[in-house]
Amino acid sequence: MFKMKSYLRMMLLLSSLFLLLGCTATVDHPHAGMGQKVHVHGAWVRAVPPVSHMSAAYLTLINHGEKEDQLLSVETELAKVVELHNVKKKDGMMSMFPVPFVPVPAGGEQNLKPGSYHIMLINLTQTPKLGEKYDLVLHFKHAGVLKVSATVREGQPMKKEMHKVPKEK
Ligand SMILES: [Cu+2]
Repeated sequence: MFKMKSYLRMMLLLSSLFLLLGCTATVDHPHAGMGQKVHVHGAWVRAVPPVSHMSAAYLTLINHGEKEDQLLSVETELAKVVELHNVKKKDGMMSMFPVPFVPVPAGGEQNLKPGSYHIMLINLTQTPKLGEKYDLVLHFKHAGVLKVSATVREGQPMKKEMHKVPKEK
């Protein structure tokens, strides 16, 4: 009986440890045997109306390595063209611009989120609907290739970044 209890406690401890570390099994590790240095969390794609040809994907990159890594490119079946973007304020307006890569600091993280670095999905092959999942294939300078699943979620309207925000309701 005591043994069973301590076993359960150990399992609980372990699972909370995993939660703390944030390194769950949601990520595919093509090079698992080599010890993947970059982990990806919370990947999501912005739900857009069917008239939209563009959307964006967001995620958090965590670098467990000792040197800076760079997200170089992303592929997905959802879009014909995928670009890495950042956002800057220009004449009081937020505008986005392509960047050659997204830096992921050594021992740190990089948040790709609305109003910051993001993955721009251009010429959508289909309309991403709430709850659907799409694979994103991420290419890193050092960490190689990582495949993650991104869930389609509702985001704030991109009115400051994009002009075409259809008024619904
Ligand atoms: Cu963009």
